[in-house]
Amino acid sequence: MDITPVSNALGANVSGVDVRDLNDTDSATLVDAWAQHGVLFFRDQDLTPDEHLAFARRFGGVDVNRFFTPVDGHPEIAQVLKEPDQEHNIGGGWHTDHSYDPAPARGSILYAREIPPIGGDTLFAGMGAAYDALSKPIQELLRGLRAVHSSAHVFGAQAKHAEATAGRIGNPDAVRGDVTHPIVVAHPHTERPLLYVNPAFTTSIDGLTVAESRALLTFLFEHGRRPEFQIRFQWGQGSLAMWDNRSTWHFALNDYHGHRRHLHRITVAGDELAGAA
Ligand SMILES: O=C(O)CCC(=O)C(=O)O
Ligand SMILES: [Fe+2]
Repeated sequence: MDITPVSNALGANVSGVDVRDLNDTDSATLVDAWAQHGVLFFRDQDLTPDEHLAFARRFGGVDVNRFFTPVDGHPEIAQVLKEPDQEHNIGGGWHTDHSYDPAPARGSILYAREIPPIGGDTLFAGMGAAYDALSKPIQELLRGLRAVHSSAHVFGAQAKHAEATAGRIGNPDAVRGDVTHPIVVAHPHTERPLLYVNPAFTTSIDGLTVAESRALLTFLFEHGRRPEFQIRFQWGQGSLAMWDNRSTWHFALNDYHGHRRHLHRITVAGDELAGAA
């Protein structure tokens, strides 16, 4: 198995491996590589839903998403689908999955079944590199703060795109109360400090005025998506990407209208997040 980094900020390609066929040493290597690189990419994997689940379970329990329509017969797998006649895609803005939960999902493992001939890439951004690039005074300020994360405006009954994603995203009654997390969390495996706010689900900063909160979040959202913290993954059928939801953001591009794009996602359960020291 070869693990080759794709940028200084995040990401690595993993080759020479069939993920159906891992021993415990391979699994341990992947656990470390996942924590270190934030997102791992595999190509040309041939997985049934059950094999996808077996791979995911090597990294923890499954955290079933409450809003995504599941794959038929596989309630633990979320369907990530855009049909040729649909306009809106899923995940078409910078976000990290499940930050609105008290114990956010550790990561997501997305497997490509059908990919448009061109387009439909996914962008990823590294929140360890984003944190490192902040000045010391701002790092210090952020380390003392917690931010509020919410799912209501994205998945609730009044959500802006509820109609456009009907049939794919639903269950608005599963929206729960807002939660807070430290703005700078320690990666549970590496202890690396990570900037843990995201444009989709982070709505305010605890204890600040509305104006202060808006200004600081606007800055952090701009900062987090600077090009040097980003990579871009071009999918093929059989590609598999596994990202760490604590240390990365992602953004599914919606530039393939008229074509079908179909993936299966399994979300791996995580723990409550502690602030960086
Ligand atoms: O379709 C993609 O590339 C990513 C969609 C997304 O945000 C997700 O599956 O969590
Ligand atoms: Fe996502």
